[in-house]
Amino acid sequence: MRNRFLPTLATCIFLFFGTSCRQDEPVPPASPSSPAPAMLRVAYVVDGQPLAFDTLMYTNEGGTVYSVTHLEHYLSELVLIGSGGTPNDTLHGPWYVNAANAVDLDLGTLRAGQYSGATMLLGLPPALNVTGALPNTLANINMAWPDPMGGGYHFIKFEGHFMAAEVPTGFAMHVGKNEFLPVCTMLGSFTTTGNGGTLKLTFNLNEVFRTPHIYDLNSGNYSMGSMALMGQLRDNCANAFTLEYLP
Ligand SMILES: [Cu+2]
Repeated sequence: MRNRFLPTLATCIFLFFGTSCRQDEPVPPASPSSPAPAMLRVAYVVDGQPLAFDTLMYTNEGGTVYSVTHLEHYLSELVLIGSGGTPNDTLHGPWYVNAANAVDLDLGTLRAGQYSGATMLLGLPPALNVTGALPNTLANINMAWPDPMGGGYHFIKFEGHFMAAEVPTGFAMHVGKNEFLPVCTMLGSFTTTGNGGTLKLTFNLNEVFRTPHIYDLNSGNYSMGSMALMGQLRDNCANAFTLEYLP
């Protein structure tokens, strides 16, 4: 009788403490089912060649040989255009990118869906294009648009040298002001998985000089302050990006 009772008691004690101990434990995180963050990557090319800085090796649509010494810009309001029942998904940003040290940017969770393309601002929405609207980081301070010219921020600074009558000459394609904000359209369908992945934007710098205006660096190597030149650059930048999703 003793021999049969003791193991039963021991089992009861074990179950009691075992159960109560288990109840005190925090619920372990369900790591396999937590979605990984998606990333945003910006790649820079000149008609398919990866961008290399400081070398007079590119030729634009106007036939001018040029180099790139400096390239920084903002991106914002990336709208993924839903298809097949998926609603649009807007990723607001803004994101500051310096092409010389572009890193992948964390987008957080990107939901699963089917998309037919995207639109994006190469710059900042009007609500943020106000002096002091962005945090006072060194990058943002360096992107400031002068208050006497309306304030806010440069949307893009694209600088380099070009051959003007066989003489290397500097150029600075600076664009700012709300009326010259490029709205970029990226066509092409893609499907996001809802778990990680990378939205890869590719910026083709030759498009800045190509369509709909063949931009001649010889007739305007410093765009800032020229409504006509900034208008051309705004229009040309509208189709300068392509987008793909890498699962
Ligand atoms: Cu400027």
